[in-house]
Amino acid sequence: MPEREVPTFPADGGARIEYELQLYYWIRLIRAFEERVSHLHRQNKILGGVYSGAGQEAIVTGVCAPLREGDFLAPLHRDLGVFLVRGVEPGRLMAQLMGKETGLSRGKDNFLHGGELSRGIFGPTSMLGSSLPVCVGAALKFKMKRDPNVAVAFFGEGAASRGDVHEAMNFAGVHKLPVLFVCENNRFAFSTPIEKQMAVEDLAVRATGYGFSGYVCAGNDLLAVLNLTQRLVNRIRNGGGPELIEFKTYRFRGHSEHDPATYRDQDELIEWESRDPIPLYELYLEKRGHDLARVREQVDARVRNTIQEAVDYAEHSPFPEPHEALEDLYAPSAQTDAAEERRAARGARG
Ligand SMILES: Cc1ncc(C[n+]2csc(CCOP(=O)(O)OP(=O)(O)O)c2C)c(N)n1
Repeated sequence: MPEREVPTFPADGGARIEYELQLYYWIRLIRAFEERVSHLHRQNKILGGVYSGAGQEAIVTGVCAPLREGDFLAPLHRDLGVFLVRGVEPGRLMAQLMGKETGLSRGKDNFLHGGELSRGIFGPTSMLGSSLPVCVGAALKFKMKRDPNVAVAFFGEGAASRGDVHEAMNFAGVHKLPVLFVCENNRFAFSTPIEKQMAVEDLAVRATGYGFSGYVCAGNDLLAVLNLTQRLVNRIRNGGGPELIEFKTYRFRGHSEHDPATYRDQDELIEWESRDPIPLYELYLEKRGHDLARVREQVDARVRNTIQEAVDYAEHSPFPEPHEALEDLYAPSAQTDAAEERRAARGARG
């Protein structure tokens, strides 16, 4: 029985206004959170590299907003916003970035490999693209168990040149799996420009070769991202099989904090900065009748407080104790639990 089509925005006036403002909060929170992380990185308080997604916030916001509990996401290094939109506590996320005991991996890793399975977020590995087959595996499980869930795999156009990405899409196409492939094409893979990465104009055309559809979308336009994602996620949930969206975008900062990105053309950067997703969405809010000055003031204060609380929480959290390095290495299994119970029972009998 196909599910009802879910509209992009709630129909009721009050609920719609709330949703529009929630989207604004997320997009602003992601930008400000990452800016604060850059500052903290310069103060040597962040563990490992920092890969800013500034300029690309509309993609993570607009892709995650229509998803539900139970959906599965595989973000990559530039997708910190996925954690915030999926409701991971900002303090725990900040603690992860600082390698603290209260972080997602309890201080065992930096942001790059942190996941949060309770929110359906699979932690990336360093090998670009290797999380796509895992994400497709999650989609296979949804299909086998008839769960009405969707798996979402994020990747850059650079990662798309890896074999894993081809294998994941091919398998998903053959088995018509409930997966949305999200390519964030920001025109550079570190210093490699798009012309040296692919011989086609649009990566989206590759979907045809896997037996599903590929779409090109303006990645800095939150409404465009949201509308297309909502439409495709509905279709995927209703058993329509995989879809691919290629979002055209640009990263405003270097590949990471240590990269001044001097290989980029300044005119190109300025052009893309003038398509900043935040003012673009503010314009929409204004056209919808929101009092932008008031909304901005309120959201500024909320974002500032959330981030300060997150930093305070993380800074006051301890680093893990050395013996904790050997904990949580394997998932607890029923077999281990049973073995432990037997050992305990033997011990009790003497
Ligand atoms: C298989 C592999 N090759 C190279 C790297 C080094 N590396 C890390 S991020 C990156 C750029 C990736 O570009 P893209 O996939 O387009 O994502 P973006 O960084 O632009 O968001 C590279 C080359 C890696 N981690 N894994």
